[in-house]
Amino acid sequence: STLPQLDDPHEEKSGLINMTKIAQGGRKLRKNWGPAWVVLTGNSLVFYRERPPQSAPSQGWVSIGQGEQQGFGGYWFAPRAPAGSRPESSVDLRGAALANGRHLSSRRNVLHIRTVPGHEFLLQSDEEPELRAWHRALRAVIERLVRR
Ligand code: I3S
Repeated sequence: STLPQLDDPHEEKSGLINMTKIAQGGRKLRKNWGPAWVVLTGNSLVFYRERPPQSAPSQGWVSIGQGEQQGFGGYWFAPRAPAGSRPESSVDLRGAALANGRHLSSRRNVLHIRTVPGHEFLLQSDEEPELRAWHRALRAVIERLVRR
């Protein structure tokens, strides 16, 4: 799915960071490092090719349909986003694992994320505090999801 899980869509952190996918559904992929605009929400990590224009939360929310099939009698809402800012991909962070990625790359400050369905990503920044901030924020979200 290209849409994040929508029951907890509030933004925890976002920013431009170097990223490569290294596995999809357990299958290894060839690295393709590049900058991505990454948004961490309450339960998903969402990747954009670039920063979506005017993505400020003040733009509000838009209904994207009813949730009855999922046993939820309400409506799903997604952040209102202008055309052309669809995410490239997103992953559910429930049960995801985080590790230092130093054994997977020659780059410095690399974080390795592996999701339950076996999608794996590396995040990298030349700025160590920036990578640490991502690590902390991701760890907090993943721990909170375990307790829910
Ligand atoms: O883990 P690898 O395969 O050594 O990763 C490097 C390669 O993907 C390389 O591209 P090709 O070998 O496909 O041409 C990339 O240019 C490197 O950046 C990859 O390694 P780093 O250490 O940068 O993650």
